[in-house]
Amino acid sequence: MGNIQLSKAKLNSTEHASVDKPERGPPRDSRFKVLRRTLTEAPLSFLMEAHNGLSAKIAEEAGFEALWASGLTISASLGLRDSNEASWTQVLEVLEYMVDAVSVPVLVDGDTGYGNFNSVRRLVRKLGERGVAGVCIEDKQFPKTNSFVGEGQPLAEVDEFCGRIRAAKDSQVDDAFTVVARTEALISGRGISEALKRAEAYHLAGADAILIHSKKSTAGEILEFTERWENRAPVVIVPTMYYATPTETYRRAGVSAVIWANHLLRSSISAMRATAARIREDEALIEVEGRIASVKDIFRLTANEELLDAERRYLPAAGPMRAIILAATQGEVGEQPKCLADIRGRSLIRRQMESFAASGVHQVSIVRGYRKASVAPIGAELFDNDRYADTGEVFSLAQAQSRLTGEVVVAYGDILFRNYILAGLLAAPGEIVIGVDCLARFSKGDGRPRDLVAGNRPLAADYLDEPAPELVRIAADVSGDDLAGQWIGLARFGAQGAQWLCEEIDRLRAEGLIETADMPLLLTRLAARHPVNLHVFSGHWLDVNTVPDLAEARNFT
Ligand code: SPV
Ligand code: MG
Repeated sequence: MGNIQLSKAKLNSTEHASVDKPERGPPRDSRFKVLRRTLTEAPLSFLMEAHNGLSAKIAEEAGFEALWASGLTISASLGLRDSNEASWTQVLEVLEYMVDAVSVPVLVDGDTGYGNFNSVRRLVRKLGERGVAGVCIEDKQFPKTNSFVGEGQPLAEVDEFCGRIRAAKDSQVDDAFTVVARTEALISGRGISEALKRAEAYHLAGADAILIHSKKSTAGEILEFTERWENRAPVVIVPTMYYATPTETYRRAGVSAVIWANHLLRSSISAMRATAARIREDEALIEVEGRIASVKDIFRLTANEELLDAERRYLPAAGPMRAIILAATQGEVGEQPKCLADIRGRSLIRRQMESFAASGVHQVSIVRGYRKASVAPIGAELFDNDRYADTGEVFSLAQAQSRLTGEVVVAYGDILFRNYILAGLLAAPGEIVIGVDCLARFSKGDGRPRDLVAGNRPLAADYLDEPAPELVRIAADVSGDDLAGQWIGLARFGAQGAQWLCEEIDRLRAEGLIETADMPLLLTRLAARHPVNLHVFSGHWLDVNTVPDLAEARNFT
């Protein structure tokens, strides 16, 4: 694309604050660089209109690499005309919501720059400071009129407008900030030659790209412009009126970027009108529910889950955390239930309850089964799995399903662990977190099947600093890079996680699997639907299933 490739050299800018979540993944380019590339390099790219944080998010989720903060639609969404009725600082406020809501770059429609070179200077500085990656200014006079209103709109003098462009470039706070110069020569009926003359002057003044606008219903004058322009600088177009032109035509014409300038606002107007009319008519909601976005969808779009996570990290524990201990099986440690095995004067289950109490978990529910009458530690709420001999762990857990609300830890009844493991599990981020011993990667075990954990990426060697992988599955046959460690039989669920847990138990029940399912299966199925985080540590726990285990446990304490 001729000169367009040359403009890549301009991208050697200082790195601006990355938009990435800093803790994850390799560093990506700043929004400034991404927008510059989007607007100035092949292949043809597309900017979607957005007018607030929510529409910005929706456009980003649809896959658009950059957004057009339209003057028309931001004004209209505020109930105002596209005539600079909203002040530029009011527009700036809207832009801030948009930038905060997404990680793709925003090109703002800066109209005329809200005045002369001096207002442009301040505008561009403030845009950059708030993370808006570029501005488009048009060669009209303040206050502007929308391009599709009236005929023969007066244009700015070329020299004066070039001063606005130079002022913009001199004021950018990031080298990769993009200034698009828009000529309204065709809109005002001045013809192609005037458009070319202006585009050339704006290019020489330092504009990074030229936006050529047309209100014709076909792309004829745009294509004549691009042909005669010969890609002296990247070209951006807004095919609102010549919407029927195939996009391939723009590719062939060497256009750099297409702006779909107002289509999210227009579609929302149609949808809102239909819903308002229906509800008004019916005086009821039954006809619209199911056809409109769910309230849950609103929560997702506004990242409510992140807030729940943050609340858990920053607020004092709301409501008591509960532990559910699965202690229904007999094990091989003698005639008594294995949870009652004596470890230096205190039963295994009593030691577990002490560990929970040390981490502030005082509400303990125990699901008992084998010789249940003997399992009745003071201070615990008791549930029974009377079918312990022919059912699995999930069936036991399901007996205490009424307690799977709010924050809850599910624990196997036959494990001993150092208190810091539980404390770490309780503090780890995520709605579902499982305790994983990474030492299992280096040991072959003792031949007994183990609950081995496969992560979604290899566990980094310096796993203390790296975010841990997420769970893919728990099974006995995990090996190689997938193997993150061994699940020790401890899992924490946040309020949302506990709800997901209940939903999965219900699904197992509906599928007729509730009696046979074990915890690894349950967690693996959960991981297919929701993030299940690994809390990784090394050693300092053991499970007690056999007499030799018992001896080891006595040494452990
Ligand atoms: C806008 O979206 O505000 C534009 C494009 O400037 S247009 O409405 O076509 O002028
Ligand atoms: Mg506009």
